[in-house]
Amino acid sequence: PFLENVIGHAQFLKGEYDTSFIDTTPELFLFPEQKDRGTKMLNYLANVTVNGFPGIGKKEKPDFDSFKMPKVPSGLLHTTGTKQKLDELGPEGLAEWVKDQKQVLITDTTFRDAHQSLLATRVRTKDMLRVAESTSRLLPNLFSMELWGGATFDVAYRFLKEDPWERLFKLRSEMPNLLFQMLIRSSNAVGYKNYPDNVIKEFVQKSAYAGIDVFRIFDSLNWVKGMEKTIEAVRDVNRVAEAAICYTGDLLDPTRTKYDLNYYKKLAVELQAQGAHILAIKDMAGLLKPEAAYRLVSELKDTVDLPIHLHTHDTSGNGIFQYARAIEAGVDIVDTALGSMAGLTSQPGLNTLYYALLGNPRQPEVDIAGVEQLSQYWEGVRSYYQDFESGMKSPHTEVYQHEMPGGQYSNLQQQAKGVGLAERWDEVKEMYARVNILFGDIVKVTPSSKVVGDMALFMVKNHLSEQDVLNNGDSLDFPDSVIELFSGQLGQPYGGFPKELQKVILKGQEPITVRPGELLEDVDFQKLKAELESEIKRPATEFDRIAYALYPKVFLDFETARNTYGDVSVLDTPSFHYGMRLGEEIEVEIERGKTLIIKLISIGEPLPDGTRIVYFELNGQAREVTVKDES
Ligand code: 3PY
Ligand code: ZN
Repeated sequence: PFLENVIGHAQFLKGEYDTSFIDTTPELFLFPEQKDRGTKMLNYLANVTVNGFPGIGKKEKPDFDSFKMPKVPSGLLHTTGTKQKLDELGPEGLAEWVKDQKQVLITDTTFRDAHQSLLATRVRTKDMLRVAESTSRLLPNLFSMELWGGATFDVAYRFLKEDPWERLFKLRSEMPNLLFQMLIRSSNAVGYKNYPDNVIKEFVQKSAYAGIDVFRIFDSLNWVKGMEKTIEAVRDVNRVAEAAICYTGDLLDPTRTKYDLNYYKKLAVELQAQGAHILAIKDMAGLLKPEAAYRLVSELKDTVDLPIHLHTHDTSGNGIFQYARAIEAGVDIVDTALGSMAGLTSQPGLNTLYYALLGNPRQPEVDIAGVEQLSQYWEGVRSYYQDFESGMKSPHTEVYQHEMPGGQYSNLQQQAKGVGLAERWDEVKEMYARVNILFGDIVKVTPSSKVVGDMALFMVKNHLSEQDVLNNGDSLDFPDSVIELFSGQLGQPYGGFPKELQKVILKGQEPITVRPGELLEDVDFQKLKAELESEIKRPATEFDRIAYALYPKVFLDFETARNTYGDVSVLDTPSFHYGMRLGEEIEVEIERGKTLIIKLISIGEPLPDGTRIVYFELNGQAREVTVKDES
């Protein structure tokens, strides 16, 4: 099957391959394990039906309405888009082209930040892939699709049991005309800690190869030194380095002067000097109030010669007004999500922005009928993920107090639930704000935001005040992430760490002040590959290898799940989350043209050894599966 995969591969047929083809083409290793696939799928369905899904628990499968597919007018072919512009002009030329546009350009975040922020990052490849081609045809004028990076990478392996690289390859082939954008946390890549420099370089190279064009690069403490290597790695592969300034605090508040206009202007100048092609303002919590947006964008436009790309979260409900003011001030690109995946902790809606700018010379050129259809599709699909909704029902201006990033809100809520603090969520949010002040008022975005969240959970759970922490720190077992932050492992915060607290947390350990990457030894990828292969007992691709370098345990657990259950990404989302109802029949297309027809007949009573027998029909044949009942 391997050879069949190679000689049947589109790139091979076109002659577009070199010596790295096998190593860099993970789909070559996707062998049809014919005999096993049905049994493995039954095992998965039996297990999730009997034991429920992590984070949802055991729950009868709801009766979902089916989603509406958008209708793409026949004859509407893929036009060339920004992807071809980049090929033609290169990153610098593309940046000039952006600045020359009169309309405000749009990045669609539906496939990444929108669901990271509304649905704990749980949207599965299947639900994106189904609508990918329609999206690229109906929205050919987008600047980019943000569809990778941030939390999507580890969540794919960890919870969805699917391979994020496969997602990227598949989406790329469906959407050839649009720039693909990802979010990268500089030296923390798509993780929560600093990695060695050669891991970052390798990760950027592989991401570019797999389809990423625009890298939004940020450091969780706005520490430019921490961003240098990533910017360089992106420039080296001739992709777009979009360096981000993370916005925090309140420019308009005269009592809070730590992060003022000069702070941001200085950062912008430094990022331009580092080689940024585009400057992003990353308002990850949605704290940038409309007048502040106007001032910030105006001043940055006068300060640097780069296009400006604004990202916000609509938590307060002020998102569209923020964008309108930023657009007046000349912002070049803004991030929106499709209407049904927009608002609240997500991005403002494209549909809404379109109408807000009716009659404005900068109104984006989008086919609003197409946008509405795509929104309808997502409205249907979103209901599949109802158990991951945060429960937020209306705009929360309290975000101006707690300053929690939109992408963290539903995730921290899940974390709180996991440690038994679901009922005390309001306290957690309040403590989050207090921890920020305790930490010296820092930038809060992954991973620094996770540290603040971990500390808030720790303090609420243990009924600790700031004074308790300072007075009794010796006897407290601080979360690892807190110790890492204060020892300098995530870089240096603006203005330094509060010294007294740092001493308490580090208990005599010396903090570092250099770039953590300078102290980390490069990974020996040959050795790592050998180690990985001895674990997984199959050839590892370069994509497996880098995933293993970033997340060793998560990757191995994923591999185990794949071996046990096969490729569950082919299942429809309701069945993936809830299993099956008695008597229900589902169809699972395991590869093009090959469908399993599965019917759940009955579930046996628990046996003395704690197992149950689950009775299915698979393509008309009676089949039994034994599962352990975990209840
Ligand atoms: C991430 O790093 O995942 C973020 O979305 C930060 O805002
Ligand atoms: Zn965001």
